[in-house]
Order: sequence, then C-alpha cells, then structure tokens
Amino acid sequence: MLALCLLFPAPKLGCTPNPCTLCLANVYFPEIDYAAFTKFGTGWTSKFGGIKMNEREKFMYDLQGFLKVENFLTPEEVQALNDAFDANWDKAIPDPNSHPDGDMAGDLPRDFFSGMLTWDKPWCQPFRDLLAHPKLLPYLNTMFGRGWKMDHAPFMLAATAGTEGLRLHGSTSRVFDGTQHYSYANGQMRCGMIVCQFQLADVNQGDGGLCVIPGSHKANFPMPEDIARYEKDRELVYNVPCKAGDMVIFNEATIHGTLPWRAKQQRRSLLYRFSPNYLHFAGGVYETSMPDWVDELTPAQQAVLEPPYIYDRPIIEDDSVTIIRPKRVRPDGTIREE
Ligand SMILES: O=C(O)CCC(=O)C(=O)O
Repeated sequence: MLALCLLFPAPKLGCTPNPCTLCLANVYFPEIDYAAFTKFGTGWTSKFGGIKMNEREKFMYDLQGFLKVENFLTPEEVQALNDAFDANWDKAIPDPNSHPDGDMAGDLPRDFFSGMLTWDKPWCQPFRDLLAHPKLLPYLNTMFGRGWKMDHAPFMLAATAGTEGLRLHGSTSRVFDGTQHYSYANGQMRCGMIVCQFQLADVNQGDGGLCVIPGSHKANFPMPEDIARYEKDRELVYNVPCKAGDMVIFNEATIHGTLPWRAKQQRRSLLYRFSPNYLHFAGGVYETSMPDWVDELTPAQQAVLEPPYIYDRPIIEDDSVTIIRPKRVRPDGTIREE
C-alpha cells in the first residue's frame, strides 16, 4: 500500500483519490465508477465470513496436493451436464493440447469441448450454474482466501478406449512460480491456479484419465524426463478413481497428466480452472471487458468472470448469492470492515 502511495503520489486528470489504509495519504487510481459498486452490493461488510474446508479436507489437500470430493454434483446436475454434451457432440474438436509423450501414446487424440458458457439455451445453463456453485465456495475460499476468479474458459475432455494421454506436468519449487505454487504460512494455505475436475462418468483405477503424483505440489527438484513420459517409476503416479458426480480439485503445481484411456465406458471430465483475484494464468489476448452476455448471469456468476484486480473486486458471500465489494481484503483473506 505504501508502495502504491509512492507510485501514485499526486492527483492526475481523471483520477479518483482513495485514502491509503496504512498511511492515510490519498492514493490516486484511474477513474472508476464507484457508484456502480452499489449495483449488486450490500455495502462493504461481510455478513457471513467466508465458509472454509473442514479440517479433514485441509489435512488431505495439504498432504496430497489434490482432494476428491465425493458426490459433489447431484445425479440431476450430472444428467443436465451430460444431456448438454450429448446435444452438442458435433462441437467436439481434437484436443489442441496434444503431448502424448513416451508411454502416454495412444491411437487418437482426446476429444475437447469449450465455449459451453455460450452454448444455446438451455444447454449453457448447467455450466453457468457451476461458476458460483455453493459447494465450491469452501474450497476456493480456503485455497485462495476470499476473492477468486475463473481463470479461463471451462473445457471438457472426453475419450474412448485407445485415446492418448498427456505427459506429466506441474511445477516443482526449484524456481518460485507464483502462477503454480503451494504455500502454507500463518495458518493459511495459498495456491496459484487450481483445477476443479467434475467427473460426468465413472473412472475406475486403471481406466486412465486424470493422474497425479500425490504430494508433488511441495516437490523441490526438477522432474526427470522419463517420469514425465510415464516410462519409469510408474508407481509414483495415481489414477484417481471416481464416480460420476465426484469432483477432484488439484493444484496446477501438483504434477499431473492424463493416462491413456483403456475403459469401455467413455471418459467425460469437465474442467473449471480458478485463480486468486490478482492472477491470470492462461495466455492469449488480455481482455478486461465482460462478455456481452454477462447480463444473463446472476451477480455472483458475473463476479467470477471479472478480470484480476484487488480493490473492490466482488466477493461472494457464503449463501453463494450475495455480493460484497470490500475496499480491501487482508492478506489472510479476512475483510476489512468499513
Ligand atoms: O486429463 C486430465 O484430467 C489432465 C488434464 C490436463 O492436465 C490438461 O489438459 O492440461
């Protein structure tokens, strides 16, 4: 904050003064329509406080770098998502991220779907409903602190028997990479981008699909290439078994990849990637504008799509509906009451 005071020490044309929370000097930001913040807001004060993961979940996620949440989706939600895919199967393309190195090789690429949030109604709705799903809040609040965002468009990976895998990847701490990292300090865990993988079909161990090296979010040395290619020390790699409706949440830093698909049933995994409110992971053109269909979303869903920034960025309350826009979220994730 003090640094910001130094960076923005004097009024500029079209800037808005804000008192610095530490030194009370005025800080000047580009003109922002603060009145608009009352549009969905209920003021600055959190009524709820930020629902968090339970102690068992925290232990398991901290230990493993991933966590399986059983029955995250109801059978009705799974059905609605599967119906939407069935009705839009012609939109599948070969996976643009094809790296079937070494023993990850297969006969055909993974099927890849994106753009579901803008599919024709009613098909887009079950995907929009996941953006600020009430069950997501404890996980994202705990891993990021309050204030987090969708990183990039959700996508689905589908596969039939013989489909190729994807080399293992992640980020060990040999260099600090703020976009993919795990830390625990001052009683809180913090992460770079995380992935929520919703399983829309069963995955038995050995079927293939998502695999992780448990505990690797804390690894410190470079991964040997033959491990990344799944050619050696395969016992390190865990193929996470799931039932349709389960969610696996994992840190992008956790070493993970795709095992070639071997099962009779189709693979259907839906991936939503989230980042803390100050980070944007995925590349491409940087856009700060909201999509033109944003008015079709609830205020909470809109909040998840806002670009990365800190001051007054909307935060979803524990009811998953109410939005507040606190002046500042402390580094520990608590909200400064105004
Ligand atoms: O197959 C999976 O679930 C892993 C997906 C993944 O890491 C990727 O596509 O980048």
